[in-house]
Amino acid sequence: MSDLVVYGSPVSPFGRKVEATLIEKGIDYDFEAMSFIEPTEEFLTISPLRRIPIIRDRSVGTEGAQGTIADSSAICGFIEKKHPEPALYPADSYQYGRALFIEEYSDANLAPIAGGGIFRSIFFSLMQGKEPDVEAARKAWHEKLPPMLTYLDSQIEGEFFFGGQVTVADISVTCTLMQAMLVAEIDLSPWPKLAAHMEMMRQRDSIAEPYEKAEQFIRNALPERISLA
Ligand SMILES: N[C@@H](CCC(=O)N[C@@H](CS)C(=O)NCC(=O)O)C(=O)O
Repeated sequence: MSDLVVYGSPVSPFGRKVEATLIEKGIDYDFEAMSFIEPTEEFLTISPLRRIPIIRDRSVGTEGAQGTIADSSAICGFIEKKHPEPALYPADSYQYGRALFIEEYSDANLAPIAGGGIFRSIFFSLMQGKEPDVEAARKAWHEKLPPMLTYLDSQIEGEFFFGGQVTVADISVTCTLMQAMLVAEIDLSPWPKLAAHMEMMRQRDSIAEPYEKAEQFIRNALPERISLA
């Protein structure tokens, strides 16, 4: 049994961000499915914001809220302190602050559109036995995402957001954009640096392995990605 257990779902981009962080660092972890849709007593105890993912450090506590942390950004910061190598945050103080900002930009700005606007409009409708809300997804893709993608494209320095090092910023943006790619055809070619970044990141085991689990789940309900053209 590992010290660390992640509670959540591979379908959550925030859960995959936490898994990617652990995989990049080569840390063993356990995974336990937990849903916010049918909340258990345990979920209500360990997730004050009623969200997934949550992590538990069993060396701190094995029951109740003791040993648990909710929120992917808090979790990734905790993992970095517990297992500093390889570092997933820039050493330079300014770059460190910038990496936190890109992470927050992705979690708070991009996720509601790529996840809420595209993924949920299509997949949650299907799960409720309704037709996918393709119009809402199209609006998100054509009207809301482009300025965000233009901003992110402008922030990439070379291979990664910050020089030669994969950081939490690369992981967050990739996991979030890939949420839209689970259900829709997403063409990033108007943003060439972001497109190249995505291609490079999705080859990494840390991104590919959790995404593969999400993909298996989604393809059962939605065999083909939807065109938003
Ligand atoms: N800021 C949180 C966001 C987590 C989040 O929104 N998770 C979604 C699943 S992807 C959730 O649990 N949503 C609960 C709901 O919609 O009620 C984090 O970074 O962990």
